[in-house]
Amino acid sequence: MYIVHSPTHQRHQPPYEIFNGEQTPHNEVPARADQIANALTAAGYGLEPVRLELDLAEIENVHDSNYLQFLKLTCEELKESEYRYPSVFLYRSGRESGNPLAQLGNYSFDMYTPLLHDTFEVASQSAACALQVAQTVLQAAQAGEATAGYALCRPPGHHAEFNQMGGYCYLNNAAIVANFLSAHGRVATLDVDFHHGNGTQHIFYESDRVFTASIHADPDWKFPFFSGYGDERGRGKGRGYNLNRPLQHGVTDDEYQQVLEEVLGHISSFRPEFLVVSLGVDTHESDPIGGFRLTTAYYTRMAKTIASMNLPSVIVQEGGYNTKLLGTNVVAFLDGFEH
Ligand code: SP5
Ligand code: ZN
Repeated sequence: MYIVHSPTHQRHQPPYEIFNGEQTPHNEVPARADQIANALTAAGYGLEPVRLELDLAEIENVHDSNYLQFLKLTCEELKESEYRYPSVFLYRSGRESGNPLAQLGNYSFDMYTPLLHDTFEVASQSAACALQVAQTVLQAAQAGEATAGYALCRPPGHHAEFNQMGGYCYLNNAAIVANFLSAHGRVATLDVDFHHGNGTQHIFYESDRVFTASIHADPDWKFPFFSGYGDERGRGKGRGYNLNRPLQHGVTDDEYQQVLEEVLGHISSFRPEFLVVSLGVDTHESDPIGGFRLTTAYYTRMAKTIASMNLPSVIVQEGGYNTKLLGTNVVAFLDGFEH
């Protein structure tokens, strides 16, 4: 398994999230990626540091260039110890404003996802990890081999929209990879994070080149609330190329497995040539912000089931917030994918 990580992710350290007007401890902490990296090493996996530099011109199908420039310039302007949280959001007047406070609200959809001096650089490296894995998986595929690789992305990406950050996400790593691979063949994305992959869904909502599927907590119950319902199927050319399976709290291994098999059936009918997996282990029974009941052993079975598609696959790290068990769960998944 080819694994890429970015050793400099620690420089992005959100000080807190704002919930109901109050500062609460931030869940998306540097210890997450460190703990995964340590567990992978202990399990005998080799980790490559990222060497690719993200070329912004290459991701302008995925993200608005004004949004990218805004992120880059705002971070550059901040001092090392400074951070910015939005305070004002759009009221749908159809007007734009250049005021920095207005812009921050324009490009955000929650108060969980602040900008710090190093945020853009670290998010770019996170995306570069995913792209570097994708390049390797593509090369192997072109040589006739269906290999898999894993990108230890931090910050995560699947909530990031075309022109908005949110849900701890700034750049949509999975969407960037899917867009890159779609120049070479049909791509399916499978999002197994606890939360709906709203960004990935919307970025490809009108595309018939990328089939998007997400299994997640019912958005009536959990974040991101405004999408992820079963009746969202895609639009225009993309009609029929999006699939959501919202689930209720307390879902068990066997219940999840049934849904996973059903979703993989739909993905198979699309006849994809590449698979992008958004892997969140916040579906685990011990996750502090989740609500499913998946066990560590199940991640191995889940991965085996997905790997049975036998497709060149890029696995991208998304959420998972139990910093004691995250690594164990990711190792369980990758072990299952390899065998
Ligand atoms: C990538 C990913 O998994 N993003 C998840 C973003 C969800 N954030 C919502 C966290 C809300 C937790 N705080 C609520 C406190 C309730 N008392
Ligand atoms: Zn999540």
